[in-house]
Amino acid sequence: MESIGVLMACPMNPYLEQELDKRFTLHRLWKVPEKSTFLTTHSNSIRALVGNASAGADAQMIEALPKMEIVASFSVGLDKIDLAKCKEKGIRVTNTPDVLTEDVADLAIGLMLAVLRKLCECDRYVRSGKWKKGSYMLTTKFTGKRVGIIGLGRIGMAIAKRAEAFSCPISYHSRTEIPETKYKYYPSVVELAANCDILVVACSLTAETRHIVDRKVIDALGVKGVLINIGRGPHVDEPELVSALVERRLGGAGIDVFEHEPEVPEELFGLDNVVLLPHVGSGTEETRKDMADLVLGNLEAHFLNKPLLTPVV
Ligand code: 8YV
Repeated sequence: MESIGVLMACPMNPYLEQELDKRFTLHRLWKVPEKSTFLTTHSNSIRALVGNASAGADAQMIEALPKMEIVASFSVGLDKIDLAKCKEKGIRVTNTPDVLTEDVADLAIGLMLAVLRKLCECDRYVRSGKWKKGSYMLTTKFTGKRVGIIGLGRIGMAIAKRAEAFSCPISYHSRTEIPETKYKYYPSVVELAANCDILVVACSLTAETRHIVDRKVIDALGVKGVLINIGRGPHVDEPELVSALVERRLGGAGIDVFEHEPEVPEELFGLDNVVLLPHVGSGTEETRKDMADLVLGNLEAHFLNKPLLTPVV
C-alpha cells in the first residue's frame, strides 16, 4: 500500500501520523507552501483523506481530488465533511464512534461538577494564597439536579447513565422520541430548557441543529441554569450565550467547544461562572490511540477490499 497517496488535512495525532507514514505515501496539507498548486500536482495520486473535527473534506476539496476513494475522519463528528458530495461521487466515509463515548461523557460530568462546585475558581483561590485570608464561598450541589440532554445518541446516553448515578432526573430532546428509554421526552428544546437545571448539548452538528441553543433556550434555562456544551461550537448562538453570562441572565456554562475555536470570546475570561476547555472531550492517550487505530483499520480495510470497520457512507 506504500504507493497509495493519503492526504492529512491538519495535524491531529503523532501516532496516527507515524503509522500512516509507515503504510502509505503521506502528504501533510498544513506543511505545503501553496495549497492549490499542491492539490493540482497530486490530484491523480491522492486516494484517501484523513480529516478531523477542525478540517475535513468540503465540496471544493472533493472536486480537487478526483481520485479520492475514502475520507477517514479522526472524529465521530462529520460536520467538516460534505457527505452529500461524497455520496454523489461514490466516496466512502468513516468516523470514530464508540471509542470516544466514555471520555466525552466523563468530561461532560466533569464540567457539571466544575461549574457548580466552582472547581477551577477554588484551585485559583488556593494558588493565589487567598485561602489564608478566609474560607471559600459556598457553591451549588450537583447531586439531584435535573439534567436535560439535547441528543440522546451514544454520547447523550452515556451522559444520562452517569448523571443517573448522581440521582439526577433525566430528560431529553431529539428529533423523535426514543421509545426504549424511560427518560422524559420534550419535543421542543425551549420546553426541555425550562424543565431542567443543567442543559447538555450532545447532538451532532447539522443544518437543523446549528444554533439549537438560541436566546429563547438560554432564557428558558434561566438565571440558575447551567449550559454544558461538549458537541460543537455552532450548536450555540455564541454572542447570545456570552451576553447572557455577562449579564447574569444565565447561571453558568461549561464549554469544551466554541463557534470559532480556537478563538474564544474574551468577555468570558473574567467570569467566575464559566469553565472553558480547549476541545478536549476525546483527548486522552487511550482514546486518541483507539481513534487512530480505527482510522488506520478503515483505510487498510478499504484498500484491501474488506468491509469497513465504521462506515458512514
Ligand atoms: C476531536 C471530536 O476533538 O470526535 C469528534 O467529533 O470533536 C474530537 O474527538 C478531534 O477530531 C480530534 O482531532
